[in-house]
Amino acid sequence: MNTTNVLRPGPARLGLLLLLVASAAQLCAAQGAPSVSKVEPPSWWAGHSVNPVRLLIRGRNLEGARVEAVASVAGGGVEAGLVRVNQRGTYLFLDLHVARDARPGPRQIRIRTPGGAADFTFEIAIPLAKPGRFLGFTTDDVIYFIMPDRFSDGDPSNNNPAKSPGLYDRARPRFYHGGDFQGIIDRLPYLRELGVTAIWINPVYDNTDRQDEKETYPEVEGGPKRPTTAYHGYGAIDFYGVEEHYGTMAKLQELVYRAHAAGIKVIQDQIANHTSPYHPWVEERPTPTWFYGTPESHLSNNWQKWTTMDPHATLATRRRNLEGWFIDILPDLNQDDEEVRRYLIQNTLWWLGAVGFDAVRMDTLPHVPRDFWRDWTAAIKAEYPSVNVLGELFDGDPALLSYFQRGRTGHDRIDAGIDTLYDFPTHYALRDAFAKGESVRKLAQVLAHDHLYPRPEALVPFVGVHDMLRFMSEKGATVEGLKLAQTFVMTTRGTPLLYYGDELAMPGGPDPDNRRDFPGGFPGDRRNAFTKAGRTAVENEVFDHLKLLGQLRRELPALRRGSLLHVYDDEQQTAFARMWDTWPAVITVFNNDTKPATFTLDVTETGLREDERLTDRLGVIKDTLRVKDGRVTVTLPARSASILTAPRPAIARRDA
Ligand SMILES: [Ca+2]
Ligand SMILES: [Ca+2]
Ligand SMILES: [Ca+2]
Repeated sequence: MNTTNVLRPGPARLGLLLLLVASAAQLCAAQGAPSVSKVEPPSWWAGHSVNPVRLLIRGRNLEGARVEAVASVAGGGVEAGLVRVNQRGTYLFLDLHVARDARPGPRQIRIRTPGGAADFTFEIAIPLAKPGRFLGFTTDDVIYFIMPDRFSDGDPSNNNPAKSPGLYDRARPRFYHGGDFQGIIDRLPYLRELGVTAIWINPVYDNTDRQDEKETYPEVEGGPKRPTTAYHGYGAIDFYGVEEHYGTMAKLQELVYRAHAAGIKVIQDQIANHTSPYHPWVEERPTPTWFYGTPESHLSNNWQKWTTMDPHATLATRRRNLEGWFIDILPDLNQDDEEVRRYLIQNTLWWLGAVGFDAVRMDTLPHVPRDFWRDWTAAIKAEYPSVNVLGELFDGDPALLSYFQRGRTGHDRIDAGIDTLYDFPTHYALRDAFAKGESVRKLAQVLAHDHLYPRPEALVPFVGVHDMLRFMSEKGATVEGLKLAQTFVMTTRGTPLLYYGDELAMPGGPDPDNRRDFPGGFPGDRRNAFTKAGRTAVENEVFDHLKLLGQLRRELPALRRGSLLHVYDDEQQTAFARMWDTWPAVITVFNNDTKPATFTLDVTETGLREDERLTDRLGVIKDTLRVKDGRVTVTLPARSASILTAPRPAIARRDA
């Protein structure tokens, strides 16, 4: 590494010109002309909490580079600072100080080396207005998770891009199927009808442009291993690019703009742990320590997530968890390298600022050093205080999940600052209870661990995501069981997350079968399940059930914000009340048994008054129930649930 140096003022010709003298130590007489092929980030903002911004510039023959001039038609306000060039002259790190009053517009930056000069353009962008953006999601929201490639193909012209031809084949489960941003835009009314208020979409980075011959799988059981594609979005080759199969940056910005106009927030999926094995960094590292290891020599990930907090783990075991390459293939970014750390933090802030996302979903939390998460989350909050982070820690142990939540300092003295996590513990319990028919008591037992979390109410319960078989393909699963599971996630504490297709009771085995195309989203589909007429009777039953649950969440703030009290607990029956402010308690009652059940809830601690009349908003119990001696007796058919509440809010009655 070649660190520098002296900043001295240059002649002011086109705006502010600066000369920066780099170390001459590595200047080479026979050096070829420099060139610049990539500037990351391509733009930044005046008045940003990160200043200077550090540019990572890819090129050739950059040895001995100095910034000769920063020129602008719009005026100055940009000064070059630190310059470092890597040993092979292929990457240059450059600090740009952006004055608070720097006017938006392009800046022409000239780099000079002994071999010549190269220019590139850097944009001082106009910041997006903060109102209506960067909102974060809350328990008032219902999140819907979309795999863009599998949801809706709104623009067939991008299915076989010139940049990455031959990756589109709807007959192959690990190839692109054509879904895109336009398809999501087209389906916003559908999402609104379902009651969705936030969407999480898989990473939009520019992904691998070729068939992946490193990560191969059989396409039929027992068949030969075949190449795959990064249709899922988790194989970035450019963290500042947009995947061309999904659309353009402008189309992504339009998607977020239109979603916001429809009252739907957008959560960006990000990855800080690894890249595509085809990322240019793998061949040419910006720093020698850019990755943990090299393609030839690296650790293999042991998936031992718990070693993060295991006082008995060896250092070697912990390192394999943090530094090991996933499936021995995905290059593992080294967040202990200061340049990598800065790059990743700026990258997150750039996407938020350039597109106006409301929140971030972050991949693979436990495989990245926790002090990185601390710094990364702090940087997000410094610029966007309301933007929150949904972290993926794929584990059913509340002790491990809670260890990462904001407000909890671990034995490593680090608060990772992650606002909320996927509620895998309730996920596993609800699959066991409502699909496999095991005891429903498991749910209450899992929730008994909520004391471990600084904010259990911020968790994100879900029935399924793209990494496990769908509910309907679990052994023993029924539509009744699916509806029970959906009733649970829509009425327990937290912000519920729905996986596209689960509203249709879509089946699906393990990845990639759990990522089937949404019927009606693709040219030539025989039916259109985005419409009532295009759905089967069963699909409409489940869709209508979820829609009703969404309506009840909107109507009853207790379901969104209330505290939670278990009011009944038995092997196959359970009930909990949600209580908030002056609203009457809302009680969700489950009978998970295969036969009807009559049981009595004790509601004395729910605030419901004697003789209060309760109705079942799911319509399973037809009669009005009454609170008698602090108790309510319910009779539920097999595999059914009720949502009981007083007919009108108490406050409304008082006012009336
Ligand atoms: Ca398309
Ligand atoms: Ca691509
Ligand atoms: Ca890692």
